Amino acid sequence: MKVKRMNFIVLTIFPEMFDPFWKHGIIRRAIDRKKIFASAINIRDFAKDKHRVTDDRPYGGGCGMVMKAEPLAGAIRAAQQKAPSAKTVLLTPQGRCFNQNLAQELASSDGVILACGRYEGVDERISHHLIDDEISIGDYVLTGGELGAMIIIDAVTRLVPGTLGSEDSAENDSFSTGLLEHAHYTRPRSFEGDEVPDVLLSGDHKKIENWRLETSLIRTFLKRRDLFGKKSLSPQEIDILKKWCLDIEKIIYDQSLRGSDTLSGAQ
Ligand code: 4HQ
Repeated sequence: MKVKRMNFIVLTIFPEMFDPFWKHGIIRRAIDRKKIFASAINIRDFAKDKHRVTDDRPYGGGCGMVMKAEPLAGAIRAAQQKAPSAKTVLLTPQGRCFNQNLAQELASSDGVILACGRYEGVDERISHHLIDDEISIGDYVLTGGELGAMIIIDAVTRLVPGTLGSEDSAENDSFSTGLLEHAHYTRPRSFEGDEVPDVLLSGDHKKIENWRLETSLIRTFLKRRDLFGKKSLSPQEIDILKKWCLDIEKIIYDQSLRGSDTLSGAQ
């Protein structure tokens, strides 16, 4: 059976920005292995006037320019004809915030058409008639949607089956386990006096797995406590946190005993 390729079509006035993006790493490999199909269409090719203008002054006045509706509409319709089952997305700060769940959702679709605006923004009527979904990559302002489109393509591609080698599977990713990843070490054993933890050299795989889960949990607690609110803990994870809890309680208890017969911790 022929497996369907994930189709990404980017609509932009700067298609050359994507040339280096297609050419490196896992994106390149996914294209070579026909796991994804990727192309960038120049919106300017759909401008009908002599100077191929894609922007114009805003109705109502004000500074900056607005991306004209007709050329972008022409580009969107052309892309939709090439990929009839793909979802058409506009990159905008007003969209749904991009995260791993949304990446998963897009990875299980047939394809994505990513419309990238420039200037102050895109004529509102594009969203009214031609866009299925608006996505934001975060609460900051970009000069154009292109980098956002690359981020989405990057995060979605690595979720397409067969794009990652077995060594770098997506199963242990931070946002699929709900925890931050454990620390990683490779050779040399000593780097500038900083040693690789002994447990990783022990060859005891059960112990190593447990240490990794433990460091994941503690890192998440220290750096991203908010993630616990979105995750249900396994019995093993709860046991590890309880052990830490008991260890901390013991320190406090021992201190309180010392405090009653010595002067404020002085030896
Ligand atoms: N844009 N997430 C494109 C963004 C943005 C974001 C501002 C979209 C400028 C022209 N896109 N316009 N954040 O900042 O996706």
